[in-house]
Amino acid sequence: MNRLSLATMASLPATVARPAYDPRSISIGTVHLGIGAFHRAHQALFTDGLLSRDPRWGICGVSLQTTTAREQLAPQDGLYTIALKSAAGVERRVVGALREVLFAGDQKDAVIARIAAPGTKIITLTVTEKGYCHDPATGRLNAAHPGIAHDLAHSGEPTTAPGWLVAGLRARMAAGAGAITVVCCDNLPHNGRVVAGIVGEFAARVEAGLAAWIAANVRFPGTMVDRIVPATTPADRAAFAADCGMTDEGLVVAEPFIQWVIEDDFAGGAGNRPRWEDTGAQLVADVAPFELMKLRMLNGSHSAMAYLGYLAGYDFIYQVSADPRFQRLVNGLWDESGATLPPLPGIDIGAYRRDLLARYQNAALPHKTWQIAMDGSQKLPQRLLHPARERLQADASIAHLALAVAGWMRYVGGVDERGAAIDVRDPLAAQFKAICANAGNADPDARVRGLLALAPIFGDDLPADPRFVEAVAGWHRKLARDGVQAVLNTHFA
Ligand code: CS2
Repeated sequence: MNRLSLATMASLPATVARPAYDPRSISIGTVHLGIGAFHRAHQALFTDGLLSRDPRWGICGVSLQTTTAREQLAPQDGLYTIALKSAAGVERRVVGALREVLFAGDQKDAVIARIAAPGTKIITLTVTEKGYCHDPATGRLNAAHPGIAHDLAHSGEPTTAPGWLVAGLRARMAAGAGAITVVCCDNLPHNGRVVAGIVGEFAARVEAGLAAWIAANVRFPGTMVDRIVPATTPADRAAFAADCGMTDEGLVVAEPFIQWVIEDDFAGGAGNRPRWEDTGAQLVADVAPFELMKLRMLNGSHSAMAYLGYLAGYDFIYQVSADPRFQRLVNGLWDESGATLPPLPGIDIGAYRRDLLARYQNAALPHKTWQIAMDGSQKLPQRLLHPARERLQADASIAHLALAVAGWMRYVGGVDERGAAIDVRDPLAAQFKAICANAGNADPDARVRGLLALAPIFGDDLPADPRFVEAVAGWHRKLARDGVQAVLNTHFA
């Protein structure tokens, strides 16, 4: 069977949409770090839609950690298909925006040269929360992170996203290639500001003049990104081959919904960026209300459903969100978190909540609870803990937020309720294991105390607030003693 490429694309079924431009005529104006499924299903599409009018913005996609994306995409001339799945069926479209695919591990000079090229005006990133090597509780660079320690000691041999950004910007300064904009597309709170802080701190440790150049020449607009993009499965690839008569190793699957809100703060102004507003992005003066809403409502409920749903025996979010007990729980969580949000310009929060529930229930797009459960140490602060803090300041109830945190504590113990091992993926997984082993099972509060002492997650305020500690410990006792099904039946039936 053929594989998707420039040479084979013409023989796809007519139902598959193709680029409205010749990919060979596109130049590179964007460097993207982290070309996983999310970028391919989100930012790359916003760019793809405008290339026929403005061919300056082709993307050089860079993987920092593995050669997988290059193996998937380079033999396909950077082409891949996105399949949008819902009860209405599947809609497929080939994306041509990815014009070059590099693996930083063995193409270092090419990556640096791209960032330093005068034609490059934008660097976008999706490296996941942990990729920024920061302290999740404070948002500051974690200089003790082994990758950061390495990159600071060998600034010419970067391995981390902050290391690559700083090395690339340093080369750009030396080349006199001019101002540039760094667009973080990860689910961090105040992501533009946080990444500006991380890069600034790193750069200052490398070269004082560099930090000043960055401050004067690099903009870091904040963004809110939203689209549910589960990991592509072998079954997804097989369905593509069966329907389309060729293979696509770069295939991504996603829901139809898509949203991108971007702070209108670009180096050189609107002429120096893709007109993403023409393909559906919202360019706004202040992204914070959108970002807080999305992190606390969508991602917060996602994490709650992931931990408690996994423990309840559910593999997928569409199953969890069809359970009326979980719907009550999520609604309670939304009441708590929703009350912490600033005024939302033009947004009907009731409709937003209904739409979220419908998106979760998309059974055509199974999204694993286990996938969302990953990296909780990096996710809990912005999704559950910041809203809990604000609720406590207002002396308001945190019952549902605390239940989600207690669910996370059961999950990171690494053993499910039937005694089977859980594959806990988290940069702090080894610490969780040691804390839970040390705490034992005789006294459930011992685990709570041990985990709450992790300052990068909980800071030093929450563990010192008896209201927070008791709310979490109370649920944790019940979950440990009775199990999640009993807790759901008692409190949410
Ligand atoms: C999810 C997100 O994996 C997770 O943690 O909560 O990837 C979520 O699907 C996206 O942020 C939706 O935009």
